[in-house]
Amino acid sequence: LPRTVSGIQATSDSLHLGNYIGALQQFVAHQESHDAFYFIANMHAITVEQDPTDLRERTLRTAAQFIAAGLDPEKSTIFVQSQVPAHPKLSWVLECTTSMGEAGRMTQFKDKSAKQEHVSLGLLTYPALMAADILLYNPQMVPVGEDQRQHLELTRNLAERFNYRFGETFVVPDAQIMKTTAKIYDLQNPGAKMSKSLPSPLGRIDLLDDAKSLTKKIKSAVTDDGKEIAFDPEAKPGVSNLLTIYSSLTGRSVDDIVAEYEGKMYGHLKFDLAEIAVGALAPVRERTNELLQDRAQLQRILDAGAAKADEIAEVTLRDVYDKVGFI
Ligand code: AQP
Repeated sequence: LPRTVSGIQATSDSLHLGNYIGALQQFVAHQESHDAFYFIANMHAITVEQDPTDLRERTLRTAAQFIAAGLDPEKSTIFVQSQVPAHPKLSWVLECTTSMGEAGRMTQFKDKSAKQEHVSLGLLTYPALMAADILLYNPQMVPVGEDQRQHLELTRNLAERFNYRFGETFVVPDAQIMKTTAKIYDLQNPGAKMSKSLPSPLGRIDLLDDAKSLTKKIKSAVTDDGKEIAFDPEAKPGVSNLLTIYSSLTGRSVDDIVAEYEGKMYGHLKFDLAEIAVGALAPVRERTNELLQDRAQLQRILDAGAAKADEIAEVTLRDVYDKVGFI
């Protein structure tokens, strides 16, 4: 089977709908056709300050949400980044393969460092660790949202640079960025991506939101001028975002949905979408809560995942260490 790898940071109690549609739903789809490795990025999380108790809790909660959303530990290797030491070990070598200029040009670094008073060195070297997360497993394909495109491009460049300098070592992976769902927008500000660090929690749908707050957020979503329900991300970003969400939660095409709502009002669309979201996300929330009742079992799944990931990652790491001349 071709291999795939991806991760999500453990930076909040609940993943948001952007993570779910842009990443997690893809993870679930690819576990059928790929040798799949999915990790909880707790090392990336500390590039900005984290409370240790929260980080521990969020790591388990993220794992629970992976499984509740449909990842099957029998099919996918699910693990925690810090439990596989090859990640930071390869990261060091890749940091030494990356130029300061390249790292400094990353949009995520520029955005996040502008928001922080204390800018950690880790925030700058974040993409080298991400390249290590990926290249250790020699995947053909990496499913991510649009915001990770630039980091994936850097990963490819680093793999090519290393291969050129030291001989064929890494598979150069392709980013799998879905055209329609790779960027879910903030419901209150459809010009910005839905994100964990938003000023308005009304703009972000959390996977673990209850029915009442889901409904409230969808009903108060910002829509656009005019009345027509049409998919036009330039002219109608708010309605188009709702249509994208509708389409991914139902598996129906946007065209089909637009045809159904011809002549109807924005309110109809929101009313139905709220019901759909409640129906789709309630089972994920319930299953997450169930899984969190047995933390020892979750930890066992993660330990087994780490052991399996470690085996593969160590082989790549040994090869790299040998090639750079570490004795
Ligand atoms: N809005 C989004 N639409 C589609 N995909 C998204 N992803 C994130 N936001 C959207 C994808 O989810 C995966 C994991 O992302 P991450 O762990 O890097 O964290 P994040 O959710 O991207 O972090 P936030 O929400 O953006 O938090 P802050 O505000 O702290 O930066 C990735 O594949 C990502 O593309």
